[in-house]
Amino acid sequence: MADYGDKATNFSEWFHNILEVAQITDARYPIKGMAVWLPYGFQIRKHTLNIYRELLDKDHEEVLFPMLIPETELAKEGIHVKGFEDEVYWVTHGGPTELNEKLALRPTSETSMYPMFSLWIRSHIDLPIKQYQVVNTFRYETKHTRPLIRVREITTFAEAHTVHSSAEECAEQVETGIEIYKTLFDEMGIPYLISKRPVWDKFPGAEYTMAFDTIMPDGKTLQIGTVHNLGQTFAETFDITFENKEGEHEYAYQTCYGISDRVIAAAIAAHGDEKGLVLPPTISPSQVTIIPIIFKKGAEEVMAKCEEIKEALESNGIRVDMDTRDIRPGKKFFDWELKGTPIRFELGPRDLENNKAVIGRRDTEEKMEIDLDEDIPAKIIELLGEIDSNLKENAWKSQESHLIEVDSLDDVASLVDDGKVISFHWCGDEECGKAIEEETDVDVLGITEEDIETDKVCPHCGKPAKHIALMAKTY
Ligand code: 5CA
Ligand code: ZN
Repeated sequence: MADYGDKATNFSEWFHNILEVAQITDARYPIKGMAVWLPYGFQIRKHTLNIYRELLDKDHEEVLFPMLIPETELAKEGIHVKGFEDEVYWVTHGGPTELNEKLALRPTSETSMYPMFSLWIRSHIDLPIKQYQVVNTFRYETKHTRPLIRVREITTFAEAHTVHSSAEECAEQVETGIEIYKTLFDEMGIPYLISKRPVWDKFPGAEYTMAFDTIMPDGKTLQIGTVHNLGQTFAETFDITFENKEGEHEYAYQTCYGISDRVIAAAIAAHGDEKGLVLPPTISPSQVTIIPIIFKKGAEEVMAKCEEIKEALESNGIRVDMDTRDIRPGKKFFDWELKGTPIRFELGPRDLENNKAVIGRRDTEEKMEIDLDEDIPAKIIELLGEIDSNLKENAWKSQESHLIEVDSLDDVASLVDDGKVISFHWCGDEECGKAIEEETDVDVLGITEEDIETDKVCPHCGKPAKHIALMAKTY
């Protein structure tokens, strides 16, 4: 059997191997932090984006802004630019000619979109605006790059930007953004923790940042999405004002929320195993792979039946692939296991004689017989549903197994080494949090429960605890 490495003890090795052998991306592109999406990976990405777009299209409009941002616009919002300046790629020349003004490759799109919002918004009747775009963004990351997880060209940056006429509506939109991401991650069976980032780790320019993290198989967390309340900061900088119902001019209120290629990495990490990918039906390029078992005798009949079943499944909205390659069935089984197809459907001449076929589940590795007179599409749809919930349940269980509550921070280092993510009662003070990070070399990830009633004290400084917070090693 192939050895891709152990997912839990050496996640990095496993992940790199799987991306390569399952043909998701090719990391050999000659620029660090930039990889090629291969056809199979691209299809997974496409189905992921289909779910995303379906969710956003309900009440957002899709747009597409230019990739280049003039230096003057990027530099306008002081705190924001300070957060990104070390990561910006610059275009300085057009052919041999040095440009009058440097142009940034967008690291994110606030400073590209908001000058236009300023032109578009005049009155409260122009609001709210809810737009999104799926683009590539560029960040000259200095931390260790990893395919899909920390890239320098984020190829699947799906960002939403909203503008509102009141602080209340803006805060509500943050909750809506969180709900949208919950649904997206639920559909992909990705478990998550939601927390409010500590002030020193919020998005540059935001009032506060709500983040989704998933616990990777090794116990390190990965931020897979963020929802930011931008308040009026950017509106003041980019002069986004509207005339309210009373006829006064006011600065608008804004949110933005984004996800990236990391979402796909998280799905691969959550469900994959030692045999390769295990894809949730929602994003799997094919949901059923039909494998005709062909011998000389009866080949035509087997193929005809397989075609008939394929058509029946497809007309029920199921994505089907048929592997007609002239290779041993064993090799086909191996390949589709690696590619993570949820259901394998085998049919050979002897099966056909007995009027049955064999169905194999990728998640549980169960094999079962099905009568060809049964309602096959109905049976498959039912199975896909079971696979979906089974994958999700196992992924959540696995995440739970990493979580531990503590009353003292003495053992943080060894717990984290054991793959734990720590939950503790915290005072919430910036100084205390930074000291904790400094002393333990573990990050205060965020606050999961804010302003709770408790008699507990902060295990670090002894002051009354106000929140429940998480600590983790992060990707
Ligand atoms: N403008 C806001 C909302 S779109 C923004 O840029 N937020 S962000 O900086 O938090 O990025 C959004 C999400 O992109 C993050 O939550 C994270 O999941 C993902 N992300 C950030 N940097 C990278 C990177 N270098 N590689 C892959 N994904 C990344
Ligand atoms: Zn404290």
